[in-house]
Amino acid sequence: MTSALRPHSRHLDLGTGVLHNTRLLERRLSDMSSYYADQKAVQELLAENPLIYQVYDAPIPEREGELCHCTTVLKPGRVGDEYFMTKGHHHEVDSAEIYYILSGSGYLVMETRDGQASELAVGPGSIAYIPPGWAHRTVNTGDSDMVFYCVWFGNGGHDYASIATKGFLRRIVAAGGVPAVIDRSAK
Ligand code: M6P
Ligand code: ZN
Repeated sequence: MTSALRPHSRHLDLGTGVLHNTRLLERRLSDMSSYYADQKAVQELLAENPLIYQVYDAPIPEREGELCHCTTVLKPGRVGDEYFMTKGHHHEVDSAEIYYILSGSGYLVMETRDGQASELAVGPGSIAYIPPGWAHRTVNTGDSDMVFYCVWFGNGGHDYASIATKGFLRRIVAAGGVPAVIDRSAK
């Protein structure tokens, strides 16, 4: 099967994470207010409605054989004691993904539908492998932008529904000023 695309390249600005000639998607607190545990803190912060992350998504056809890719710029900050994070998702078709962390530090929070969980500390130079069947979310526990480049299968798709309703099994929060991994139900 020949792609409709011609061979091409695009420029990644290593300093800012901007991937040129892509679609920019922005997520503010109002786009994901139910994802954070501390709803009182959400209500207080909604007045300023901070930018949580930006995705520079290369316009690749979402079909088998292609490789979708993007950069994400995840801002530093917290909602209550919970660090800024991406929504997180499963892939519609169980398939792997590679994350390459360019700058900043934090966690890749992952879990399977049958209850296995993993919290991977990552920083500049980390290349993380997300196996098929593991939902994934990124959490910025540092005080600067966390920038990472991702590659996934064109037919993988994004399934947000289960995470949107139940959340992940574990959350990453600041405890005494340092990141801690706690159970979803913990206060
Ligand atoms: C990574 C990739 C993208 C994803 C983005 C934001 O860059 O996994 O596919 O869109 O993070 O995460 P989410 O889609 O969960 O909001
Ligand atoms: Zn993914």
